[in-house]
Amino acid sequence: MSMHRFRLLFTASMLHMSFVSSLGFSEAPPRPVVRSFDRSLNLDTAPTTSASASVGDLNSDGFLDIVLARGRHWPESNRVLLGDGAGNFAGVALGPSPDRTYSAALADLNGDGSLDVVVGYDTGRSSVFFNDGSGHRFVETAWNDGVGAVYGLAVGDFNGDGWPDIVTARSEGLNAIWFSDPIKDETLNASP
Ligand SMILES: [Ca+2]
Ligand SMILES: [Ca+2]
Ligand SMILES: [Ca+2]
Repeated sequence: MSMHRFRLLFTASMLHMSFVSSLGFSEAPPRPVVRSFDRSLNLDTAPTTSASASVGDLNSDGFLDIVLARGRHWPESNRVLLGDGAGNFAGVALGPSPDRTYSAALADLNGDGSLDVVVGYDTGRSSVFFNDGSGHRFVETAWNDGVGAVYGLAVGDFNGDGWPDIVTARSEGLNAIWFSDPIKDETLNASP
């Protein structure tokens, strides 16, 4: 091949790559449109009245953990399942007593680097469980006005102050954003 023809081919190839790149295409094989989800791993030994599942790394060991919100209209203990990355989970109760939980989300609400758990109840004020980083020891505080049932919730910083806020989807109560503020009872921030 002559040097002139080589330069032409090289230039054409570079133009093709540049054109494909400019269109946002990649040379990688196409990903499948659908996949199946028929295999399963049971997390319980008996059915429970559960309402939602949330996923995150609560103890910062690099393995995903699960929070199962349970109860709905009847008191039941929420469960934290700490995973070992091999399909095994160690379960601990979230909170000191059963409650009527409908919804839950995981987010770092106090900026200490550990995911906390916010839950929404069927009745009464709901709770935030601040995680000490272990994934199984929490400090509980109440949030919202206790009106209606918090059937759904999500976390995001809606006023841009750097502190995550909570948005609710409620029944028999107005949907609302609940903004993060310093807590009035500073004894809860005392070192253990
Ligand atoms: Ca973990
Ligand atoms: Ca935290
Ligand atoms: Ca905020």
